[in-house]
Amino acid sequence: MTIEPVLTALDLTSDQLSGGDLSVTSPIDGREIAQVHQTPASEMGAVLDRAEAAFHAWRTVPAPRRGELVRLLGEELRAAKDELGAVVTLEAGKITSEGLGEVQEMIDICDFAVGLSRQLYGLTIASERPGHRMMETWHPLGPTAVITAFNFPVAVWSWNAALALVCGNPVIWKPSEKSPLTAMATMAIFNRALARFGDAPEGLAQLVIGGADLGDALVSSPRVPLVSATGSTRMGRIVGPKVAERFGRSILELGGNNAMIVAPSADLDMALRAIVFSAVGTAGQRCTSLRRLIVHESLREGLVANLARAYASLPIGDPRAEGTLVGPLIDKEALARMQAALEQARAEGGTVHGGEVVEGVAGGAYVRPAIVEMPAQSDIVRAETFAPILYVISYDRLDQAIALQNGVPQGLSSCIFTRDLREAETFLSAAGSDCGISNVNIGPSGAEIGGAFGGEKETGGGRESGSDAWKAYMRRATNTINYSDALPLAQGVRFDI
Ligand code: UN1
Repeated sequence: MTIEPVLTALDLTSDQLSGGDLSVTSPIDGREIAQVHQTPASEMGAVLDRAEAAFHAWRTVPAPRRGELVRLLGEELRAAKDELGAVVTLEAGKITSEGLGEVQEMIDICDFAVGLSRQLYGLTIASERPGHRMMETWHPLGPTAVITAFNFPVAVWSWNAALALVCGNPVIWKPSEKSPLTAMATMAIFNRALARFGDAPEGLAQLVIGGADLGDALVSSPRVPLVSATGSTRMGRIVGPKVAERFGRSILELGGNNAMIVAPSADLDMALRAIVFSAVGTAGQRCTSLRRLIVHESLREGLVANLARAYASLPIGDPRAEGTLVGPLIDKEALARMQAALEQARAEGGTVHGGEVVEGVAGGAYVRPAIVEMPAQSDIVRAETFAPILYVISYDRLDQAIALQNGVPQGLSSCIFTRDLREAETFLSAAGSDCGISNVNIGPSGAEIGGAFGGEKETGGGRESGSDAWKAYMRRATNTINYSDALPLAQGVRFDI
C-alpha cells in the first residue's frame, strides 16, 4: 500500500503535508514522509479563546445529543479503519494488525462513551434535616488538553476525547512531534462526523502541532481546567507540578515497568504466549509492555530456554509485511537507548540473549528483542527503557515475588500466572500487586477500554478510559434542596436571630 492514496482518502491535502518546518519521518525506513506546519506559539491565545467559546455552547447541549457526535465519530472511524490503521503503521511503525487494533480501540471507546452519554449519573443522598433532599450533579468542566505520545498516537486521544466530548468539554490535542500525521488524519475523520452532526460549535476539537512551548501554554493556563498527559515520567514531573501550581486537575499516565510472576502451578504454554506478546508486541513500546519476568526458580532455566527459542524465530522487519510480528523501534535514538540499557545490564551481572541489530528495512531501527537474566532487581531493571528488553529474575516464595513486583518506582500493570487460587487472590489483594492494573493468567498489556486505565506511584495516578474515569472530566456539585418551611441547621447548631 503506498501512502499517498491513503492520505488523500483521509482528506489530507498536499498543502498540509508539505512546506512546513516539522519533518515527519517513518520509522519503517527513516525516510521523510511529510513536512508539517507547526502551530505558532502566538496562536495559542486564539486556540484557548475558541475552546472557551465552544465550551460555553457545548456545555448546555444535552449529554445524549453530545453522545450523538461521538456515535458519528465511531461510524466514521469504522469506515476509515484501514486507512487510519495504515497511517499508524507508517508513522509509529506498528505491524498492520496492531495499527488496526489501535483504531478498533478508538471505535470501542466511542461506543462506550455513547452509552455513557445517557449515564452521567449523580447520587441522591439522605439529608439529616427534615424536608430536605441532597443530590450530586455532574457538570461539564471546561477545555481539556490532551497530550499524547507516539506509541499510541490516536487511541489515547480518543480515550480522552470521547469522554470529554460527552461530558461537555472541548478538547485541545497536542500529539507527539513524532506522530502529527496520524493526529491530522484523525481530525479529518472527526470533521466528517462534525459535518454530519450539523450544529456543533467551532473549536470543539482542536489540534496544535509543535513542541514543548505549545504544551507549556496548555499546561500553564488556568483556562484549561484539565490536562490529560501521557508520556514519560520525566515529562510528568514537569506537567504535574505546573498544573498543580494553578490548582488545575491532571490525569497523568506515565512510565510503566510491568511484571509477570510465573508460579510453579502456571500453565506454561499459555504463559509463554502471553510473555512473547506482551514483551515483544509493539516492539516493546507500550506503556504496558512486559519488562520484568519474576519466575519461580524451579522453572527459570526451562522457561528462559523456551523463550530464547521463541525469540530466535520471531519475524522482524517491515511492519506492513504479512507475518511480521516485530516492527522497528521509533528511531535510532531509541535503539541507542536500548543498547545502552543492555550494556548497563551486563555491567550489573546480566546475561543477555538476543538484542542484536537486525537488517529489516534499510534506514529503520530494527532489533531482535532481548531477554536478560539478572542476578537481582538492580538499577537498570528498576528503570523503564522503552524497548523490547525483558529482564528475568527468580524467586522462591510468593511474598518475595510480590515484593519484587512492587519494588520499582512505577505502578502501571502487573500479572500472575498461576492455577493456585490462594496465590491468585493474594496477588490481587491489598497485600498484593500495587499497580493500577493487576491480572491473572493474562499478560499486562492489551487492556480493554471498559476498565479504568492508569497506575500508581511514578505512573502518575491518573485514570482514563472506562469504568468511572469520566468523573475526572466533570465538575461535581453537591446540591441541598430545602422544600420545608423551616430552616434547620445541620449538626444541631442553633443560630436564632
Ligand atoms: C500505552 O501504551 O500508552 O493496554 C497504552 C494496552 C493498550 C493501551 C496501552 N490498551 O496495552
